[in-house]
Amino acid sequence: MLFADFNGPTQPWLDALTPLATDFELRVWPHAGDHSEIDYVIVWAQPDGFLAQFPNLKAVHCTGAGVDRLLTDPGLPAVPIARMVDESLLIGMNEFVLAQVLHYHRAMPAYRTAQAAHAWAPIHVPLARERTVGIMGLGQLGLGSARTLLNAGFKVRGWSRSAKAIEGVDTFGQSALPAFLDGLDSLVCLLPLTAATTGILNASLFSHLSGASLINVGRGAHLVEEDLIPALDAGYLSAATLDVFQTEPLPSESPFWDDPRITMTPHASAFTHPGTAAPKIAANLRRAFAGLPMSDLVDHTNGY
Ligand code: NDP
Ligand code: OXD
Repeated sequence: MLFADFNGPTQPWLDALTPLATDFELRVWPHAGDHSEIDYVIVWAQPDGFLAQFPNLKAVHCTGAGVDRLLTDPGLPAVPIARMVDESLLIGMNEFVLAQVLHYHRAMPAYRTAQAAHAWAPIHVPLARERTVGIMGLGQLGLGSARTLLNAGFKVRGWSRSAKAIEGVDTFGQSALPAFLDGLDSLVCLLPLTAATTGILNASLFSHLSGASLINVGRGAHLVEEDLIPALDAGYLSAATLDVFQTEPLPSESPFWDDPRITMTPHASAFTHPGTAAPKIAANLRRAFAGLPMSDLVDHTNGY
């Protein structure tokens, strides 16, 4: 079994995985040894072609939830891929989305501006139950955020590929995107990056909004970056929180760095914690050793 995380740090993963390596030998990239002996790889942020160098690969486990980088690798071997479904990612994302929605709901950007002007200017905001938050993607993380926002009192809408019935959430199917967007106060993107969702946050979509805040925690390529500032200028959007970018790290010449309407975090909204994730990965790979289908398998046709 080879562990290869190209985004580090590796040591917390080794601390968590080593005690679990009772029925497999754990090797750590770049010390892979004989490549023909590698049958399973645990991986994140690998360069294209990385997996193609292991001729006897049987399965791959990704340590992240999003597998877009794996699926677009032109040399990807035809083996099962499991993705990360883990409480640490879920809790982190729930916290981050709630924090950002509350930040805009409670008018914190306006208070920051008032403070800079030494102005004492109370703002009477509506109650959370008078605000509507829309979540694009109702999978593991979108559903978690929906429930967290419902608990905080917000009205919640969700948009997904397949129809869903979720208590307390107004759900919309793919063809109902304009109805889903109409009247939103905040729009959260928690979609996977696929051919169908690339560039989905674009000028046409923004034109259905009137002053909503955008929170993109999916992938940078969901957003047509050149459409963001015009949508803010036009008032379709009031503000944006961006955790993910087309190019990461974000190049220093990006206008996003200096735009006070944009809050940025460096792909840090939710992390996989090795302490909770390593036992899940080991148990899932043991299913593969036993000839059973792994859980949380990626559907290559759907692309997530
Ligand atoms: P899931 O696969 O569990 O959920 C994906 C959701 O998106 C599903 O509800 C799915 O619909 C919906 N969906 C997919 N394609 C479409 C489409 N074309 N139109 C409408 N809805 C669609 O993924 P997770 O919730 O686990 O993760 C979502 C994404 O979050 C990841 O792929 C990753 O990109 C991102 N992420 C970002 C992190 C960060 O640090 N910024 C951390 C972790 C994840 P259906 O239910 O019908 O299948
Ligand atoms: C993920 C991520 O997909 O951290 O897990 O982006």
